[in-house]
Formats: sequence, structure tokens, C-alpha cells
Amino acid sequence: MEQTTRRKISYSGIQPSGVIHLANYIGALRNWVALQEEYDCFYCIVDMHAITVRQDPRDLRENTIAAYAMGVACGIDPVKSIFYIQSHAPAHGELAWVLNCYTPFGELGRMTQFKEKSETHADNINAGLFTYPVLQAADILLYDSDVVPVGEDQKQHLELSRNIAVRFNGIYGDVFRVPEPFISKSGARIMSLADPAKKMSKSDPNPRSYISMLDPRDTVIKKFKSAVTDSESEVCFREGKDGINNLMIIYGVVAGKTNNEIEREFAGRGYGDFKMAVGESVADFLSPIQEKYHGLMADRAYIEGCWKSGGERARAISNRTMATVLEKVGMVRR
Ligand code: ATP
Ligand code: LTN
Repeated sequence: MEQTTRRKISYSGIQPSGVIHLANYIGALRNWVALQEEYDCFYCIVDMHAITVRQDPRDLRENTIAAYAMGVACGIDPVKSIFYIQSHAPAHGELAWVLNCYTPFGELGRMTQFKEKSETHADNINAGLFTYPVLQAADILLYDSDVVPVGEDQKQHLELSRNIAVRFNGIYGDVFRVPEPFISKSGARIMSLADPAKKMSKSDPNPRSYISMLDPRDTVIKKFKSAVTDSESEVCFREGKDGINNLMIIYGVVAGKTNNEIEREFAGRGYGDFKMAVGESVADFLSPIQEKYHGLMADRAYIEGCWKSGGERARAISNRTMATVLEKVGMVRR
């Protein structure tokens, strides 16, 4: 760990396991982008994590490229930040193996994402799904990361990463920086539009439950019009009004308004008007991102150049950390 004045480091990853949706943006990506102002940033498309669930190879490759382009379209600067594809830096897998040997089985068994995914993928409960959070810890620890911008659902994995780092440091000295989660106060858990008791998720079979970042305008408006709310009519942020609270959070982010402003704007106007306004604002918000995305996808050479250079920079740094780790645990130098 360097002790000279260094900029703090932000690290995060997203799986290319399907379309990127509005909750990924609100819960995570917008913070990735914002942190670029003050932090040195590493952002990663975690294709190695994605194969813990069976993937069609062609889809995985396309989804990886699409997720990368979407990251850039949302504002990740591939020159300023190191934006890369996980499998392009082999130290991730290497460190994950080492850390597996320092992670108790029982701690992994308590991970709620593992329990949930074992239920939804009961036909393929593989060892990778079980050790998934160790690979995540490796991602983070390789880059000396200070903060990890994620949604609320990743809190438990972050806690495990911290435990792994502390345990390893306890044995070998200060090898890893212990990272902090960076979770927004508002928007860290965006709920499904079809069932406000469940989180918005790209693996939800009902496409009405989420807004893809690529949904066309009329689809966005239709989905918000049919969003499940409650039987009252007052637009206000209150416990028990999960559907409306969720729409208020989304509207607040895309239109830059506070809850008070939203309540005043829709006083006496009912849910119909409100849902329409949310739909239109989200569509307006997505439109320039979609335009940028399609431009990038049409210029494969440009984004390929970006991920190759990101991969090179990530490899150089992660290989250095890996060499230190191997030396600490007692491997003979190559
Ligand atoms: P799946 O739902 O299929 O497990 P996912 O949509 O959670 O996938 P990930 O790649 O696992 O997507 O997550 C990327 C980032 O988006 C993570 O930081 C995660 O915490 C965040 N995120 C995912 N869903 C939500 C949500 N509903 N609200 C806020 N943030 C979310
Ligand atoms: N596990 C995360 C994705 C992820 C990640 C990371 C997030 C993989 N590696 C490193 C932050 C830092 C998820 O399922 N959303």
C-alpha cells in the first residue's frame, strides 16, 4: 500500500447477464460516474461472475460488449477511468483462488444472494455460485480500492470482502486496503414496477417489472402507466406506499426534484397524471443515453480500443498486487 498522497480509488462491477436496467443506473452506475470527479476509478464488466449461471456463449459475448457500451453511454470516461472486462485481467481468477483458501465455508453459506440464486437455478447450484463473493472480493482488493459504489443488495458481499481483507492482513501484515461500500441514501433499492415488494431485477421473467435502459419511449410510458401502486390517490412519500415511494424516488433522480417538490407538484392531481409525468421524464432522460449507446455500438473499433486499453492498464496493476500476494503466502518467485 502506497503511503504518498494518492487519490482515493473507487471500484465497482456489473454483470453482463442481461439488459442493463434503470435500477442498475440509479443504484450503481450514476454513482460510478459521479465518483470520477474526485476518485481514480476502476470499473469492470464482470463476465467471469456471469458464468455462475449458465450463459449462451454468443449472448454472453454480445451482452458484455453491450454493457461496456452502455457504461460509456451513461458517462464512464474510458480514458480518465480504467474501464475493462474482468476476464482480460487474469489476476482476478488467480487471487480468487488464493482467497478461497482464507474464506470459511460457513460465511459463504450465509450469503442471501447465494440462497436466492440456488432457488432460482436449482438445476445448477455450482461451486462458482457458492464462491461468487470471493471473486468479488478479489476484484476489489486487487486495486487497493477505498470505496465500492453499489446498490443495497451488495452490502452483505461488501461486508464479506472486508472480512476477507482483515483476516488476510491479520496473518500477513497490511497487504490489502479494507474497502468501504458507497451506497446512496435514496435509490439504493429500486423496486419492481409489477410488484413493489420485490427489487427491480434483470432476471425477472416479466419485462413490465423493469425499465431497460434501451426501452423505447412508448414502452417506458406504458410500463409506468401500468406500474402497481395502491388504492389511494394522494402522491406522497409515506410508509406502506411502496409503489408510489418507488416512483417518487425514480422521478426524483431523473427530474432532479425533492419529495416535497413532487408532493406539491401533484397535490390534488391523482396517480394517473403522476405516472404519466414519471414515464415522460424517464423517457426524456434515457433518450440521449440511448443515442450515445447506438453511436458507440456502430463504432466497434472505438469501443474495442477502449476495452483493450482498459484491460492493459488493469492487468498491469492487478498483476503487481498478485505478485505481492503470492510472495506473502509463500510461493516461489517465477
Ligand atoms: P440480477 O437482478 O439478475 O441479479 P442485477 O440487476 O442485480 O442482476 P447486477 O449486475 O448484479 O445486476 O448489479 C449491478 C449493480 O446494480 C449492483 O451494484 C447492484 O447492487 C445494483 N442494483 C441491482 N438491482 C438494483 C435495484 N433494484 N436497485 C438498486 N440497485 C440495484
Ligand atoms: N456482485 C455484484 C457485481 C460485482 C461487483 C464486483 C460489484 C462483481 N464484482 C466488485 C462491486 C465490486 C452484483 O451481483 N451486483
